Amino acid sequence: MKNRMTGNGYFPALLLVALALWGWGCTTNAPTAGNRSSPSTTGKLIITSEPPVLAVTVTGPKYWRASTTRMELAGLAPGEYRLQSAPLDEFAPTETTVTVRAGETATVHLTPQVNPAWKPSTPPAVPAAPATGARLPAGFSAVGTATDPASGLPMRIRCDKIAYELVLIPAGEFTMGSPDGEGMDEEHPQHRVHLDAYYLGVTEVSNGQFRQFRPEYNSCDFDGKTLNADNQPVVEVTWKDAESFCVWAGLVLPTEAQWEKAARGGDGRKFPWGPLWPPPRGSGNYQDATTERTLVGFSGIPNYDDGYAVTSPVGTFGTDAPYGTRDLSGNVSEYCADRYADKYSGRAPERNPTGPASGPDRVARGASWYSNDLVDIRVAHRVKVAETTQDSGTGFRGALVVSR
Ligand SMILES: [Ca+2]
Ligand SMILES: [Ca+2]
Repeated sequence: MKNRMTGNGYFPALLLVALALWGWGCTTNAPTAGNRSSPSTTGKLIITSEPPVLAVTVTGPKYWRASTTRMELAGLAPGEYRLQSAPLDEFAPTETTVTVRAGETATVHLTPQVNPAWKPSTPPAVPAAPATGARLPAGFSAVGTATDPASGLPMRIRCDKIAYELVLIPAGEFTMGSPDGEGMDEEHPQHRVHLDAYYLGVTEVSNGQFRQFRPEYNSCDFDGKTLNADNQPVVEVTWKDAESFCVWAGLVLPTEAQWEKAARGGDGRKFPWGPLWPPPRGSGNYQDATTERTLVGFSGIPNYDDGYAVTSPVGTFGTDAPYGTRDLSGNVSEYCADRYADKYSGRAPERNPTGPASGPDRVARGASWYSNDLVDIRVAHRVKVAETTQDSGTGFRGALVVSR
């Protein structure tokens, strides 16, 4: 059994509480019961909301915690704490401070604050444009006119054979893996990685695209819910199927490092959307309230409903990803090119790592519509898969490296 490290029991000097969706109401302090004979040197903070808070995360070294309706933090050093909400959907960002006193309980009650300027986000319409003359392989063309200043490569391209868009991830370093004391054993050691510029598929490969390769392919269904519509991601494929498709299309599978950089960005985010848990509304397709209502024996993430019991059409979720990809986390887990190793090498900085040279298993990254556990949904999470494994929650996306 792998060890899940949450590091409970440690609080930073400045507690930053990111509270999505809600504004602030009253703040009160009251004596903390039970300390009359021996005055406490610490205080308590209780955060409540009406309607219920949907996403609360406390961030800090070796400590994080999720709550849905009420958060109670005990053992706080006396002082002033800053509470900050994140801008999300129709709710405006806001922040407030609260003073915690020794032997007292401070209470912050939250009330919703709707941002009147908010409008639902819609995927940007990307006009087709002729190739810019950059040295793309045959069969690929530029989409739009934006280019990467460093490489001169177009920011978006299309694999014409399957009408599949890819986005450029510019060259640079990022931090890969989990810090000490957090995450699973195989996510360590955390290390710096340099990647040359590369292209990554904006979406997972769909059934319709895969059937251009194998016309009779069927992703089947799950308990009567279809997984086989043209716009759903292809599933029940093996790692070898995915590799064969990529070779046929002129693509490659991304390396683990390429997948993680695209999901994590330069800010080291824990989840693809940032630090919040449960996922803010519309973050991705996971095992949710719809799955729980639709399929027997499933238990969705509390207070999360993405509207899809099984796979959703590719590109539906993940509009806040750092480089413009969709569904990197969620919908289906994705095969990567690397062979699986129990640990990262720890060499730093690594340049364009491709994993171990030998080994029987491969790696899949990202959670799926089947996932309801925050450990699995973190971007650092890794999964070992045999090359012959097939399941209803695993597919893939393509990548492309253009040498200059
Ligand atoms: Ca779902
Ligand atoms: Ca995915």
